Amino acid sequence: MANKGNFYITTPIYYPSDKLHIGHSYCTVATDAMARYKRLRGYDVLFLTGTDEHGQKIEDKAKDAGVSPQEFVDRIVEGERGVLDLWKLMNISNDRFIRTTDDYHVAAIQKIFKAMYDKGDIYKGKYSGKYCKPCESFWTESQLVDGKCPDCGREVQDAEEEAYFFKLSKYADRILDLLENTDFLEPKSRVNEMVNNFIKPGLEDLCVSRTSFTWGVPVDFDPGHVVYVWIDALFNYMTALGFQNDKYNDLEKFWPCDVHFVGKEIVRFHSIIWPAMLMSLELPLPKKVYGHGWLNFNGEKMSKSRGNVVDPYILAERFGVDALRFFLLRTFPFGSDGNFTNELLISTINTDLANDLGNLVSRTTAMCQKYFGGTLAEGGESAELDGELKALATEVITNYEKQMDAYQFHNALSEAFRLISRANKYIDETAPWVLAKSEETKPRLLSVMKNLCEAIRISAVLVSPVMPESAEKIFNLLGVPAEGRAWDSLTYCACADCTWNTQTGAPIFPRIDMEKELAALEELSKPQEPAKPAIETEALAEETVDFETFCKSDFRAVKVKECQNVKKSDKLLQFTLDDGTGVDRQILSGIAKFYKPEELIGKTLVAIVNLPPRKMMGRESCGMLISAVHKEDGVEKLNLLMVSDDIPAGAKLC
Ligand code: ME8
Repeated sequence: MANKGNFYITTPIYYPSDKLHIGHSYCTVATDAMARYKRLRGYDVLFLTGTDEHGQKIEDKAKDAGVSPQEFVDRIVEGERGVLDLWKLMNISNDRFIRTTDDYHVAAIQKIFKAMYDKGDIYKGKYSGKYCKPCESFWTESQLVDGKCPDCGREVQDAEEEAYFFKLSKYADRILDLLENTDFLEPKSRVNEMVNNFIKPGLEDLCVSRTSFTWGVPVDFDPGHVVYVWIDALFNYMTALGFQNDKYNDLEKFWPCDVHFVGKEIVRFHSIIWPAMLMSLELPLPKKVYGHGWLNFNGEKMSKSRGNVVDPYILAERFGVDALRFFLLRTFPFGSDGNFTNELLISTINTDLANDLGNLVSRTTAMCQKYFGGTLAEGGESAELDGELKALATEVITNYEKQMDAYQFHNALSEAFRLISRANKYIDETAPWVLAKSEETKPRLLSVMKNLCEAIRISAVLVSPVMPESAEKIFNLLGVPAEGRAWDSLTYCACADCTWNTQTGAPIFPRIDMEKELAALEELSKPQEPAKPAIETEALAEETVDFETFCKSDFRAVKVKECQNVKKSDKLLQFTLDDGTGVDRQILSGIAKFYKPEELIGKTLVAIVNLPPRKMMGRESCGMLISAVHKEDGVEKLNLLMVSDDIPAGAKLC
């Protein structure tokens, strides 16, 4: 197939602050379907996705989790059921994955920031305003809605800091022209939102550095400042091609980007701030930004903070990845919001996939088997009705292409399903079971089966960008060779020369029992009781010790003056203790696995002090510290016995 040219498409890069939910999958699935469609059409596609890993939100979350920000994001991106796992599960065919913590990106952002500074488009000033922490956005008083963040509706805080600013105001006229007089931003309704809410009230310069936290790209010429996370994030689209770095070399081939798919709440960043920065650097602008709607749940945006997230793993495991992908793109117009419900998901699968497409494939392959042993040889007898099916297929292909090129997935799929429904009706109209009764009507039966196979083949090519695995199953059942799966094969033909070798198989989309499934999903969505850890303590001693002997043990409160690791030992800590005698006591204890030396200094512990001294790693230990030991889920735990610091060193315990 002739190369149609290059096509560069991106998703937003995701914040790995929480696990992703089905709302996040929406945009990535749409981008994937578009990338697959363009590849099918013969384009050389670059599909980029990734993660946006800097900013205060991540720094705070990492702190709460007691890990470094890098460890925190690594876990969510690369860990089990993390971002990478989710895209694998959803069969996402991205060609590249960028993490904004990648070294090449960080270095490139520093150069980009410096270039805008050198140009005079970034300058130093003082910022005082309102800050929305979850959105990492600064707002002026006039931009707030009811005193709250205009993006997410949450409380904002007063904030003031020395900061760098980008001269956004300088580009206001050019941005207005771009939005109003070109097709840069779609759908058109988003243009009005941008112009009326942000540009007409006056574009103010944008605060583009922070000093209140450190988890970001450092401004290399002014330590203490980190680059505003949105500058860092937006330029991912270019650094991932090799802009200001040597890691990649695809700028010439793929920039300007053909389309950025983004959620509606981040259209402002992509259609105002992003082109303004590119104008500042005199770089070509992306050809299009498409702002899609939200997947809502009970009328509200699905989000982790609202506690209404739907787990894509559960849905994909229960219904299959293709069914889920299909549901997302078939049900909701891409530019509008959609309300996700389990009922809607199940009824879409049952109606479109099990009843219409699945049934058409099962019935057709079963009849090919029954009447022709799976081999449709040359020959046949066509009728007028076949022409009607062919005409519809031809119309559907043209409409499908138009709709896909306009990013209208739901309409494109609805075109494919017009053909599928028509083919199902064709079965009822031709009644193959009647034709099979007589040898005389066998040639007609042969043509009917060929028409059905052809209609299914064409439908499978059309749904393949959205349901790649199912399309492949269908092609295999029909014995379609590679060239029959390609876009160029989309010319309907069921003539006497055509032959088919079909097979039968298990239903591709089994019907789902709505009631049972809803009950099962309800059960799964109940908060699970966290499993209680299995605690093991040592059995009580059977042997007794007489009272007099016990009383000889001398337990004392001791204060830790110094504590350090013992060289070449990963077990021992060496304590210098005040035992109230005025002479320091040294005790070695095998607890390095459980405590860091610095956390014990100053603590009041309990030691038995009249044990004979013994040598450990060549050092003398005079006594033993008392601790409580047990196992949790098979893991050894140890807690030193600590008493109130009011208890003086040397106090006897009895
Ligand atoms: O915005 N329905 O990251 P993010 C539809 N890091 N789309 C949804 C959704 C829902 N319920 N919830 C989230 C960011 N999304 C930035 C992007 S790009 C240079 C930086 C979409 O993880 C959301 O609209 O918060 C956005 O497009 C994407 O998921 C990533 O959101």
